[in-house]
Amino acid sequence: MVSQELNLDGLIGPTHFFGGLAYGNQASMAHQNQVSHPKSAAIQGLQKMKVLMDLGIPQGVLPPHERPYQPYLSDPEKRHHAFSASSMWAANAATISPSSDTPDSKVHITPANLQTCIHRRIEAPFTTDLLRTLFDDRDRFQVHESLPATLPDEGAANHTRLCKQYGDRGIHLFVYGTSQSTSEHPSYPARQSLESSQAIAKQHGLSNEGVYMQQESLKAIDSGGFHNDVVGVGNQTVYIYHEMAYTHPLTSFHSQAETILDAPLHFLMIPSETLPLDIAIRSYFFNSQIVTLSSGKMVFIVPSDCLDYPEALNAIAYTLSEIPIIQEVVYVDVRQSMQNGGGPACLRLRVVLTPSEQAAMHQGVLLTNSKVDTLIQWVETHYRETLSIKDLEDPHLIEETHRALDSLSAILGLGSIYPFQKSDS
Ligand code: SUG
Repeated sequence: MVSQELNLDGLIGPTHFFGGLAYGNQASMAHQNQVSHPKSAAIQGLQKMKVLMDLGIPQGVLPPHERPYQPYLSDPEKRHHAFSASSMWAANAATISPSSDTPDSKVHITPANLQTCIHRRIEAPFTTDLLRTLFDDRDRFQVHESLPATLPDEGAANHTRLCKQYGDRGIHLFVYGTSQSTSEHPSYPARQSLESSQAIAKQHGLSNEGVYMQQESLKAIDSGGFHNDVVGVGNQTVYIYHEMAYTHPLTSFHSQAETILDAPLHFLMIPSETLPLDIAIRSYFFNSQIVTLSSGKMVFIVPSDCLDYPEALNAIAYTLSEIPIIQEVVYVDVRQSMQNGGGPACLRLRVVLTPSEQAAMHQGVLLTNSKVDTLIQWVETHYRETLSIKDLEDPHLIEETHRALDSLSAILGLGSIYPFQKSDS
């Protein structure tokens, strides 16, 4: 058995709502105060996981964080933020380097500090504890502290690892939006800095030639590309990106990657003429997942929203014609998450593991068909059909959420992981 890429998806929590909390994220801003559908949101997420499992891709789940976040509840400015289910976007949970790329042959994990948004900066402590619980074998895994607040970091959403096979040595593309020496800043927040990405690469012990730093363009950020995974996507030898994504061409990364990986790579730039930047962001074409099947062929897992945009469909057709290793397109409906700016790629954290590493991690979060059925049943039992901003004032919502999370932690074999479970005991 060779190394595989495990996708850990954030399970969408019972308080999923549209708070308009993420400035610079077009979908979040556009859906502010609309009525959300937590039950369908969570089921859409689980069905997306099932699509990957049916393709033979290892799949796991990250439980939602406890909400409301108690320390914010008494502050009127932060009360809504306390309910955010934003931990669902697992691509922002951490940056991960597989053991084949690190000097001590351990998997290195840095939880993201998510400093930019008030509702997300509360995620890191629980994420850190959770990842330490899931990957608790110190001989195989090192879960670092997240970076200090002065180094804004949003995790794997701004990081792509290319490689021949998952277990081979890889090259790491880090994309940042700002740096200490930049004089021009986008109007919307740049959520990742060069210095943050450099600190992660250093903390993981990545070699200089195995790392490349690329700047996202101001235009891309100001058009709603708040993370790199909204304007670029890669897997193994493939990297697809928008013409306007970066300040500089990707040519030097391309040649450095070919040298390091000793393989021809398939880089594809999607021109604005085919897919204008604003439609790339509305359709979330780039927020797709590219996965490798056991046959070596790849599948493009695309948000079904792309079906609404002829330009996105043209970009998909162009991708298939230019990159023959991608042999199939599968559309997934994650519209509830999409309406908060989170597509298929945002919902998952990629973890490349050797078979023994996978066996050493906490098994309770790994999905089987029967566990997916159990989780769907769990959602059916505990989630509301709809949630409006007004409903956040309903005291029953807190009880319901705690009951749901209590039951979930048992289903996943995690014990008492939530603060409310610890204070009750
Ligand atoms: O941080 N949306 C998330 C979406 C994150 C998407 N992740 C990746 N691109 N990898 C964010 O902007 C909206 C919440 C609200 O408005 O209620 C939100 O936080």
